[in-house]
Amino acid sequence: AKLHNDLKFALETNAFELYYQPIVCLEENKIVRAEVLLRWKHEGAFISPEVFIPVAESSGLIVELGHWVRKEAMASLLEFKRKGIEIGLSINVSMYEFWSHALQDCLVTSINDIAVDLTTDSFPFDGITLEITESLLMKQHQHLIDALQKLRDMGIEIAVDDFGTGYSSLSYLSHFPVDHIKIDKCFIQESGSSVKQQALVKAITTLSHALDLHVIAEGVETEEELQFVRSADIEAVQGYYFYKPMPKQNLLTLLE
Ligand code: G
Ligand code: G
Ligand code: NA
Repeated sequence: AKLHNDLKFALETNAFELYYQPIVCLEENKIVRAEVLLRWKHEGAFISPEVFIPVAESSGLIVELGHWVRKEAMASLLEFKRKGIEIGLSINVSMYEFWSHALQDCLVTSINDIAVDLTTDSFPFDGITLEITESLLMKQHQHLIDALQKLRDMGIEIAVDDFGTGYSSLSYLSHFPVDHIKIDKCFIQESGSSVKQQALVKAITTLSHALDLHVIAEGVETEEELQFVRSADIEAVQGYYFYKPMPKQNLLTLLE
């Protein structure tokens, strides 16, 4: 309860900050996107979103928090574009925001409202990727599929995060309007010691490509892991080997 009140207060006082972790396209050796990661400095120390996002979800505050994240991230996207910097942003969406039909429309509305507030020109929606977790796809509701399709019709891309940790299969994926899958870092980290894990990652990648999905490897930290990822034909990498999450100013310096 205390954490919930602190979260509410943090929203009101703008105590959150966004960090950005570059995603590198291996073929072009270029930063193509950055994942937007929420940071909260609470009583002098950063608290992990893994701790406070579940609190925000169970209290319903996630809708407001999600809107705040999208507002900040979309403002940054516009700023980058106006500076002539070509980069997309990958924004996490809690599955709680997809749960009811009303909330799904609310997500489309949230994004549209922010765009209208930010600019009178057309907003570059094609610079946005929304990351949803695999577990969301467990419920194959038609209205979830419709909501994802609505977002894609706007030009927004959809990525399935933490792929491989849940129960969905690639055959499920063929029913969903998605563009990217992000292979969870546990697979990459175990690839060094397990030939079976390597085979699994390669199979996931091959099947994803057959379904026209782009593949991103998460959590690449070492040269060996990078070499493996290349050998598996994965096209993009997010990991400490290249970059850690950083404040916006650092990303700007990096890109300019
Ligand atoms: O960056 P870090 O390792 O602390 O992130 C931990 C988890 O929190 C990740 O799984 C990430 O997807 C999630 N997360 C980070 N930022 C956001 C956000 O803005 N919204 C939601 N829903 N989850 C986030
Ligand atoms: O679940 P999601 O994909 O959103 O997770 C993003 C989280 O993963 C971020 O909190 C980020 O800090 C973390 N992360 C990104 N790259 C690496 C990495 O190379 N190693 C480890 N251990 N964590 C990473
Ligand atoms: Na994510």
